[in-house]
Amino acid sequence: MMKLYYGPGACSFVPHVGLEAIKAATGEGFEAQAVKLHKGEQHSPEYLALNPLGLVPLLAVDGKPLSQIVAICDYLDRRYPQAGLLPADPWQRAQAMSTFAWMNNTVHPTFTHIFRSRNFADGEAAQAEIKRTAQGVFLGHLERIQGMAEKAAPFLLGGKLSFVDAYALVFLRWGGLAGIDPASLPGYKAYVDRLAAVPPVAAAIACEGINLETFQKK
Ligand SMILES: N[C@@H](CCC(=O)N[C@@H](CS)C(=O)NCC(=O)O)C(=O)O
Repeated sequence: MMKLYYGPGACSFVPHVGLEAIKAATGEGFEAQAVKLHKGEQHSPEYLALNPLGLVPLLAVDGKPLSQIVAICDYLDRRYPQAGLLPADPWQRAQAMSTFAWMNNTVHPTFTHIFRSRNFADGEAAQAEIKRTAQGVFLGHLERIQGMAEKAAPFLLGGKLSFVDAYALVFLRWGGLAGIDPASLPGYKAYVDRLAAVPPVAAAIACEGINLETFQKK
């Protein structure tokens, strides 16, 4: 039995989409357990017993915890290769992992500097500076993803939905929260709008109760 602990709209959306795709391809179900990050549920003793880092996602497999997006998704792909979430060919897989790793270790932490700038400096002025700098860096990352999205056929890795597509959707939503108007990235937005209608993606969106329109004009 697999149970995913996720925060609505958080990075845990990436394995969530994977689990929905596996369910569609194999019939293997999973339980989705929301963790209310804004209420600090990730710091509860029960949750910390599963993930001492106090972060989502966490995948419990027969009660045994596995953390870190890349590790969870690699496990899901190796266990359910028939879902085709990562390429089988070693070189193609390595290329996919290269993009996935960049998203996880570069794009994602850049957003963390915007959303949780207080984790990186004490004073308000320093936090504002970190946030401002990270917003520019994050926009650069989104522009790079837009370049990939404009070549998507129809997905970033070609014909099959992958974890990197789910990550790309998350980043555009987060961009809206960071004050980046998705209309300024039309190629990226068009790709995400298409992606949101793909059944496993639509199922994860519905389960998490999120919408794509996070940008608010000031
Ligand atoms: N490197 C981790 C990052 C996970 C992460 O940053 N999770 C965020 C949500 S996107 C979180 O749980 N934040 C809660 C907190 O910081 O208290 C992974 O790949 O799983």
